[in-house]
Amino acid sequence: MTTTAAATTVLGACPHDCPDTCSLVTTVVDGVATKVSGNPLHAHTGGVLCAKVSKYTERSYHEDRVLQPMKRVGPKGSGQFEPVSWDEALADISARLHGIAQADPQAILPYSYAGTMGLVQGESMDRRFFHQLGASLLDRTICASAGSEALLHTYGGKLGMHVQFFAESQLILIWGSNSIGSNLHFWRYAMEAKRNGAKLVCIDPRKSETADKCHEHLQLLPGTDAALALALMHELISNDWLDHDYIAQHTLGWDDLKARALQWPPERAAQVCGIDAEQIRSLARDYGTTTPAAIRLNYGMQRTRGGGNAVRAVACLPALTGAWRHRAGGLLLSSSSSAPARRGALQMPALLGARQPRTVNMSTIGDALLKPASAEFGPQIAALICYNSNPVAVAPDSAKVVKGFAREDLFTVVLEHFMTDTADYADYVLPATSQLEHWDIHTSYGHTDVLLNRPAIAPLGQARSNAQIFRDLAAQMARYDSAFAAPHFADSDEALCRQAVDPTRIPFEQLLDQGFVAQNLPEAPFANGGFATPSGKCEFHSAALEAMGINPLPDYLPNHELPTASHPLAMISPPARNFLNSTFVNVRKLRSAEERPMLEMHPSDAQSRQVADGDLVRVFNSRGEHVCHASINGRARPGVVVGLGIWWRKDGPNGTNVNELTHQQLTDIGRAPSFYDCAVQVERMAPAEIANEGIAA
Ligand SMILES: Nc1nc2c(c(=O)[nH]1)N[C@H]1C(S)=C(S)[C@@H](COP(=O)(O)OP(=O)(O)OC[C@H]3O[C@@H](n4cnc5c(=O)[nH]c(N)nc54)[C@H](O)[C@@H]3O)O[C@H]1N2
Ligand SMILES: Nc1nc2c(c(=O)[nH]1)N[C@H]1C(S)=C(S)[C@@H](COP(=O)(O)OP(=O)(O)OC[C@H]3O[C@@H](n4cnc5c(=O)[nH]c(N)nc54)[C@H](O)[C@@H]3O)O[C@H]1N2
Ligand code: SF4
Ligand SMILES: [Mo]
Repeated sequence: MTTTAAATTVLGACPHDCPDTCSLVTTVVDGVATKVSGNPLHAHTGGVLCAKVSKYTERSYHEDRVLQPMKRVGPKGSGQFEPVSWDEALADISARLHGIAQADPQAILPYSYAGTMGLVQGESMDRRFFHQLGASLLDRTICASAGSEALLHTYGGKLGMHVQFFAESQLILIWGSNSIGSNLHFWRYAMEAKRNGAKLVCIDPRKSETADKCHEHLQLLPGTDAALALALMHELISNDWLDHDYIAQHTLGWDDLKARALQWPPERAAQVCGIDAEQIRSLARDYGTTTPAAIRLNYGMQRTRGGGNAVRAVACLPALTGAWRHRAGGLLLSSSSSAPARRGALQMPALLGARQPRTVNMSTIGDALLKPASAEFGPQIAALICYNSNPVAVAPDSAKVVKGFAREDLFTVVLEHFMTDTADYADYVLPATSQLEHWDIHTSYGHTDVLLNRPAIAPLGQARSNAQIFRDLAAQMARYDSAFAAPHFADSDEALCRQAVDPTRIPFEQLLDQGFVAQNLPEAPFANGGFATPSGKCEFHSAALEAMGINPLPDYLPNHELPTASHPLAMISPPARNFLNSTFVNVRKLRSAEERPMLEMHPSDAQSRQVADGDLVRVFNSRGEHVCHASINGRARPGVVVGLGIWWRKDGPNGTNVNELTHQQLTDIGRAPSFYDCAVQVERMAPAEIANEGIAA
């Protein structure tokens, strides 16, 4: 922390679910944060922030911030609340939870995700509280579990290249990622490589901002990546662009994988992927003959039925060519398994004792909230405590999610900054601090540094940090159960920060001084094999998957929803550049940059439906209907429409967003949602219909 007469600067960390985990410098004048900028001393941040977080003071001081506890007074979902005191809210909530827990604590479900990625505000006191209570556990699958588990069964964990070495690569495959929008600081390294002569290839069904800047773009159909990867293997084998020594020493299951790949000549994959066989051959030639060659794989390509298999197929490629031998070769999806977080110490699962609560999958929250009690499911969900997430907007199959949240007999508490779609359905909304107002500690999934976030300003209004709210709830619960009076329910946020990382690897004093600490890790993680799998090899064949009844060899699995006569278009809904999931949707400058909910269409699909650019369209399938404006901007391919997300439902012309159309079917590996595996039809709305439905055109 440095101080001048006029201003103080405070070091922090960006809390958002973004691989970049930037180091922040907040300028504070008279207790007011006036500016948030990128720390120039942190190499991965390089002094620059994305457009979203550059507007951070606007978000934190937003006139719509919830700054006092609110209690529902109208029907569920109406958004009618009145202020209550913290004392009244905490006493009532703890009494309600105690009553439910007396019958069966598993009827209480905590629901949280990565609104903040902080170890303290995301997964510390909250988990202690729910473990002590014996509440249901949450299977946190909404984003990354297909890819994560696929990597686990191939490399042994979320391990991969160091992001900075992409700058030295000669060929970069950007696979299922709109890096300019969602991984900006990786893109800086890719640009450096480009200036040094590297070739950049984008593999994406959408002509994204990133595709615009790459040398090649393979605009394949959603959910067909495994077919493409198998055809690349076919070509590597046919042309003998293989590292036989690496394969023999460091891989498992080569004969089987080879046999499978030889069934995938480029012509076969071209048919499945909807691209030219020549593009596949050319990519295979580049990949087989360029050193070092690197793959930036991202989560965008694992949100279809075969997403896990697709990640496994792609993850095999660098072991076939021996690309791992070079620090600028290999693959990066996530490096978070190398983070030195001490989750056990923070979350204290031992507080469960002998109890083994059920686990509820967050991705099928719609179904879960509507399930009655049964021997198989256990008790009906009676209480939901929701924080760091906005499930009513982001979970698939909204109609069911909304129906579940609207249950009058469901007791819902939401910890939030704003009156989101989810907060609208709460019985209590509790005001949470923002990153400028609390302590936290952060690891990253895009680099391997650890960052500390110090509070720059005092909590606004009556806001309290998540950890504080769970400390307060624990203190109330101690009236009923003395176990909640244990000292670990009194640890302060700063104390939790100190418990969060291994001090022998990350000295806390250094974090206090610099705001970040880099870990000392090998430059090329698998240059000499050493995979973290049971066999120690890169597992083309996974016995662990086989034991779960899953195909042990990567394969292509067609989407759950292939186009039909009634729903002939595939819809994907990747993030809009100026939003972060459903966060920032209410920040004026960012919202105006995204204009309004839109559906990108190819001119041929638009013409055959008499849709012109800007027309209001109805996008529908058997689950529901979403109204938005057509955008014929050259980014969609024929047969695929793109609804950039994630708008709040209440901002949609008919009160819905893209998740009105998505479904709750899960991926092959990892029990994750298949958001980008969704068939729809589109119709232009006639002026009379628009008037009838009361939609402002
Ligand atoms: N600006 C911004 N940044 C973000 C986010 C955000 O909402 N906004 N979200 C954050 C979060 S939570 C995450 S998980 C990451 C997500 O970031 P990534 O994992 O990099 O995913 P996206 O940027 O969403 O990129 C998805 C890209 O994949 C493409 N895609 C869709 N289906 C397929 C497919 O079947 N195959 C292939 N090859 N590509 C496909 C989409 O068209 C899109 O361009 O980004 C994080 N960063
Ligand atoms: N159709 C479609 N749906 C998707 C996706 C998609 O690509 N397409 N992407 C999916 C993915 S990858 C993800 S990760 C999920 C993301 O879904 P969520 O994790 O729900 O992310 P957000 O929508 O950003 O909501 C986070 C909320 O947390 C709040 N928050 C932030 N910090 C704090 C804090 O310190 N305390 C408290 N109490 N609250 C805080 C924010 O105000 C915000 O409302 O959405 C998924 N849904
Ligand atoms: S959202 Fe990502 S790019 Fe933007 S400041 Fe945060 S970590 Fe950096
Ligand atoms: Mo995500």
